[in-house]
Amino acid sequence: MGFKVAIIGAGFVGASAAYAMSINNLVSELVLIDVNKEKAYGEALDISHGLSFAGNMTVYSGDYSDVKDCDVIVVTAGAARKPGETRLDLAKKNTMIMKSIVTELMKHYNKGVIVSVSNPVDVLAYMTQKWSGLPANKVIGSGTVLDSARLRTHISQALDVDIANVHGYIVGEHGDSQLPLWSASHIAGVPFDEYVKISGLSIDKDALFSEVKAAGATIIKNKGATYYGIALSINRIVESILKDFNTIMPVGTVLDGQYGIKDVLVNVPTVVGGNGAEKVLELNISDAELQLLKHSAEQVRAVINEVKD
Ligand code: 6V0
Repeated sequence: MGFKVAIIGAGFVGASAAYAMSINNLVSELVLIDVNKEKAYGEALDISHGLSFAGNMTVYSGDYSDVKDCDVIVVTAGAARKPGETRLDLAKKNTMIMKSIVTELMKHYNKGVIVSVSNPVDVLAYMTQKWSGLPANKVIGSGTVLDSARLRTHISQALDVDIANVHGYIVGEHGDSQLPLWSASHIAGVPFDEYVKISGLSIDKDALFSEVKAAGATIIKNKGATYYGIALSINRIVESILKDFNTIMPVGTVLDGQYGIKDVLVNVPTVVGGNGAEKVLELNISDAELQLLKHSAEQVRAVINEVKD
């Protein structure tokens, strides 16, 4: 018996994640659900036409009843920001959309981990956990997995070293108040600063982080939307859950006192496995990083307080 995954929202991100999962032959059954049924049908049909090259699996478009028996449910549905609309306007609009989606999906939910991706992801993943009534570990926000992947790419290029040797985290909000955890970043086990020193290179860490933080906006400015990076991030999160890998990734779950943060969702290195967020790691980060992390959590909480109810 293989795995069954549902993706709610067959737009750029949902369809790209489905494509990534098909290429990786990750699941035996993949269902796309979208309010735009034609779009979901077209994407599923298109992806299914590659299966002779990717391997056997069933890809189809369906409705909320197909959420039953899913091992993972990925939510990528939502509206994009319109000209003149503020981030808060969008947060309110997507909160309404998400509430209707979670209400529908919970009518059929019987097992599985919910992976929330739609923005503002930290706020919507928090609300999803509350609305669903599921335990905190069963609702994960994709959070700063994408930001950390971007950081690894940029470090690898700056140091001209195999990306597989590069470990680095961006934590906090998937948004403006995020921060890099330089204290936990290393190259093949060598602390980042030490590696830079022995390599004889000079790296402006602030400039590197600024470039990473602006990467989403840079991509949107150039091509209108971001979806390949997030698609592979989703693929990796889903794989870690399905195969019970216990991969350490900076996903978001509602915290319960870790780092002195409670009842808000913020992204920190977390063991991701069969039960979703298996364990939130409390790393020994610097005082400055801890203060920034707490500040970031308060930024998320402020938006939650604005949009809830
Ligand atoms: P898109 O291409 O507009 O796709 C959104 C899809 O959602 C469309 O197909 C809609 O029809 C569908 N949809 C809207 N309302 C509903 C509903 N009520 N039920 C079911 N489906 C619905 O957007 P795109 O795919 O580019 O982005 C999707 C979301 O992902 C947005 O909120 C983005 O901001 C967010 N991203 C999050 C990232 C992250 O790192 N967390 C990264 C990139 C994008």
